Amino acid sequence: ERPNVAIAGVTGAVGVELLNCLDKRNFPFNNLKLLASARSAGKEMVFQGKKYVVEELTDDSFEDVDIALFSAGGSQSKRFAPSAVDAGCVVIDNSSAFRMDPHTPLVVPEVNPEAAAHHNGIIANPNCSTIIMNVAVWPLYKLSRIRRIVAATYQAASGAGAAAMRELEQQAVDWSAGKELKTDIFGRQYLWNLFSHNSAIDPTNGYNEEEVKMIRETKKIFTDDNLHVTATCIRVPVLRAHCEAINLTFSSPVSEEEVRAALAAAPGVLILDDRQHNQFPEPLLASGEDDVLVGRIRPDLSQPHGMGYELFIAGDQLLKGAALNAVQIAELLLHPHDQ
Ligand code: 11C
Repeated sequence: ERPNVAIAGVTGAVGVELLNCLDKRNFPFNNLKLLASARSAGKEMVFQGKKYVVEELTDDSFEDVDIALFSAGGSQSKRFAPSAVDAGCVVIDNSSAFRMDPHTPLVVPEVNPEAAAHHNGIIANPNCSTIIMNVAVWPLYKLSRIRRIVAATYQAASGAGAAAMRELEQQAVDWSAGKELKTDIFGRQYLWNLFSHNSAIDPTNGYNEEEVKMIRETKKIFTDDNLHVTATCIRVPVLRAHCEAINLTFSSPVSEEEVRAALAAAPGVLILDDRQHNQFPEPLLASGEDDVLVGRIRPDLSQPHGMGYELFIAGDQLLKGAALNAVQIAELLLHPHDQ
């Protein structure tokens, strides 16, 4: 039987992409409920030719809802996900609220689809930088256990929401017109600039929250506490796809042919690695695409032969980094026996 589906936070950048993914993947549903904060309630949205009125997200929103896709921010998830679970609904939560809860599965369907079955009403969607990295690294981890990952991110405006995307666009318009730039979201010029990720920095160890998420979430998804991960997260003036430079250390040597063959066969990965024409992953090439683009594939010359590799990847932050991954998790719920 087709589930009744709700989207909480439907008017946000990810919310809109959740609708697009449900449509594109022809996700089967009976009823669809669009939920958002009181500010957006009453707004009309069209989905598959039908008009819907956005309703206010409340404790009573989840009567008769089977699957709720939450993308309304961590505080809204903490506030309303328990009511949804009490109403018998399975929540797929895009926020960081429950990701590290030991009783909540954290799922990248290309990596650990089996984990989705062990939920207590909530399944967490990982951080976008984590998802994109995990899709590219997991097929290599299966060749030989990876001991260490060093990542540097180049993160788009979309990760900070629709308002950040609008501010970047507006800065381009205002800069062209010779006007003063509005800097409400990040408090600085974003156009022609880049800066350390805007999440809070731990004053003791100097890591920001985004970096800590990439570290902790990857260990949980790979179920490997001995995996050493470190990251430097940077915001770049790109609209919607994140890039990452990734350095890997294997526990035993792997040939470049094996690395390439594993990536070529990996679900959700598209190799773009044309040295002759300098065609490698770029945010504009990844935008609107489901796959994570992987290129600059090469042995790390600083490590013993076959022990280390370098990659450069790009993935659409709003799709695989958020909405698409959440809808794929919902598909796992529909077909639990495929795992
Ligand atoms: C960014 N990844 O690009 C962040 C936003 O943990 O879901 C999403 C934060 C999260 O800024």
